[in-house]
Amino acid sequence: MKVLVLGGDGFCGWPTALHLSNVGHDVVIVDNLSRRCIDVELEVESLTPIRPMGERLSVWKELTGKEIRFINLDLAEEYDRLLEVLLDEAPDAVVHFAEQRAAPYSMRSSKAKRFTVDNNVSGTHNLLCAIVESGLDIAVVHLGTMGVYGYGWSGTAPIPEGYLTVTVDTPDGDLRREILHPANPGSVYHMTKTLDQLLFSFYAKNDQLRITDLHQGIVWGTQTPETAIDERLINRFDYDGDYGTVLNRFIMQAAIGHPLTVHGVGGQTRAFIHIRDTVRCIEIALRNPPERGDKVSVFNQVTETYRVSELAELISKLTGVEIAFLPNPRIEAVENELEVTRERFLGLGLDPTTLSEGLLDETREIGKRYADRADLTKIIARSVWKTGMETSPDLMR
Ligand code: NAD
Ligand code: USQ
Repeated sequence: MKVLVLGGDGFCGWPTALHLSNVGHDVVIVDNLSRRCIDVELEVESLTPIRPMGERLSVWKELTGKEIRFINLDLAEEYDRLLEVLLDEAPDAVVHFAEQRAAPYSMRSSKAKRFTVDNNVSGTHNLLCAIVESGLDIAVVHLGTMGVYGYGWSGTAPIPEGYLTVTVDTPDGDLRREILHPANPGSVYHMTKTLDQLLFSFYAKNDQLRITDLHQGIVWGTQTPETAIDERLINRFDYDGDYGTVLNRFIMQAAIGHPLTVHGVGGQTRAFIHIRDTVRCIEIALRNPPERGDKVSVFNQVTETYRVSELAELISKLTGVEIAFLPNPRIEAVENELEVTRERFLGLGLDPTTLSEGLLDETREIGKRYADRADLTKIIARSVWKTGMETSPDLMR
């Protein structure tokens, strides 16, 4: 297949582009490098020394003989160029990772809230609109989030894959309807993903676009077999208070001897997936698109659920690093249950990678190797959900 990977310079997009190229697809990366600009704005860098796109791609070609092309394009701002790219390349599918993905960044200021909405919603809408205008039959695989459902909205009832069957009480009797699971976002970022869902639903209905929406949990780990071939292909590793996600942050903190930064009592239960499984799931989704006229195909892209305190205890026990219970900068439930249905990927052959000491060690080794690149003043999360909320001082200098 010819596949455009939108957002192919990012944490999930780069290893996916390499994996798809490795298994024989013709891959073109589209990215405006805005994530690298946000690093400059936040005055922090990936813990791992990621290389410029040109170098990444020439190393990949040198080592494997496979070519990946790169187009620098802003999905949200350059509609006409996007349409041209679709017409010139005529891809079989696009994988859409190209959004501002950090919940804390999306809450840090009015400017960041507005950027997140404009970037994510316009980017997704431009893509759908351009596919319709191109007249081409291009399948879309989008990275959504478990956060569209909220966490534990239905208590211990498992969260279904996208749709819920409800009974509507009408004067003529009960009506059974399948509806999108109610949206219950917890940040401006997560809200943009719920808006994406409506855009997908409309374009699938009106224009018979073939769309798959993958509600992914928190991705952890950093390397995949392809990014590990050579240090110049290394994937990014975010550890800072805005972009670092909880499990990778804890592993990195343990590697440098920093107390584990649990928000509140750590009662939040979340869904997780290793980056190796992310790239496998995308490939499975590309091979199993919906038919024209089908509703949006939704998968829950998660392999396990853990409570934050449980992860902190596990890592503390393995490494001897202490746990710090900090004021929570977010507005979220103090604790929640989370049961997630994840049958679709399992049914299509995903053999899930589960959290193990070996994998934790592999990621901890990355943390140790690049420990001198860590800026200790960037670890504490300081983007608050409402002005005036308390945050912790730095725990290490
Ligand atoms: P990332 O920020 O590392 O990568 C996103 C990439 O998209 C960046 O390279 C960025 O430059 C690019 N981009 C953003 N806006 C763009 C635009 N307007 N035009 C062109 N390129 C643009 O994020 P990630 O962690 O790789 O996440 C990728 C996707 O997966 C996101 O949509 C995110 O919501 C979703 N997701 C991520 C996680 C996770 O834990 N990282 C979990 C669930 C879902
Ligand atoms: N948390 C801590 N300590 C930390 C960091 C986080 O206790 O040092 C807590 C947070 O308060 C939250 C939970 O851990 O309760 C998860 O936070 P996170 O930053 O790991 O994940 P989140 O903000 O939900 O976002 C990440 C990705 C996002 C993706 C989402 C999937 O950045 O792109 O959509 O995971 S999900 O969480 O399943 O919705």
